[in-house]
Amino acid sequence: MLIETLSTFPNMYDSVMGTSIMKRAQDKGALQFRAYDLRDWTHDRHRTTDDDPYGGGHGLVMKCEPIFEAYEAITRDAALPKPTTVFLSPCGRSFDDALATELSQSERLLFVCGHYEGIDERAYALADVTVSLGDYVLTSGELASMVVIDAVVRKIPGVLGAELGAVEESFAGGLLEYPQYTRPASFRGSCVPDVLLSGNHAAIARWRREQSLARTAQLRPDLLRCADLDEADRRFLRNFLESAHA
Ligand code: 6GU
Repeated sequence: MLIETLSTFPNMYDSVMGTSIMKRAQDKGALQFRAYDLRDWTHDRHRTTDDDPYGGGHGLVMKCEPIFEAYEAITRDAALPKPTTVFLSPCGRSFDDALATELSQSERLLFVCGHYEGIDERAYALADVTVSLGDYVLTSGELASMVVIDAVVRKIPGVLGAELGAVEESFAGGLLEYPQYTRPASFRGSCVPDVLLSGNHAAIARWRREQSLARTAQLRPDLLRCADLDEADRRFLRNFLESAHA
């Protein structure tokens, strides 16, 4: 996959994209990453990318001309597929596992990131999708894009390998993850649940499933509506909710 970003602080990507799994994905050839500097498509001495809002008000608005010029230059190479172009904004579609999966199926993603302020509405004509991380405001679209990039890249086949474990299966099934433990079995008087030390794999699988169900019912009951549940799951949840209300 080719991932490109267009923003005014391209060096913000250095540490995240140069470390750990994101770095290894590039070393393996599963990912190519390029961060473009929007200022390279300005024409004035100050390399201006923003300006006062029409109609007045506080703050500045990112100009549309450098964004269009950059987009045209970045997408000019006919040998490459046209990118899926992702804008980052609190006004976008809420980011979730389903959207991460959709984006991970594109051969080429281009993230367009604003800073502090909004982007001239006309630039959104270039967007295939606008993504929001949630109902709060970040100063940097770069930071938001890195969250999306991380969630997408870990889904590229071969990037996680053996680490692709319970977390992924858990969310794909629409439930929260069960609790995990590693050595020591007893720490400051707090013990690992006996079932995990039992060697009984069927009992462990059942315990984990029930922990996921119970946690989801307690912390994120909204997820249960879309979760992939069988008859045993529903029976467990009925009993769990009855004893919780007793
Ligand atoms: Cl995608 N961008 C910014 N700047 N703030 C956000 C966001 C995105 N999602 C939530 N807050």
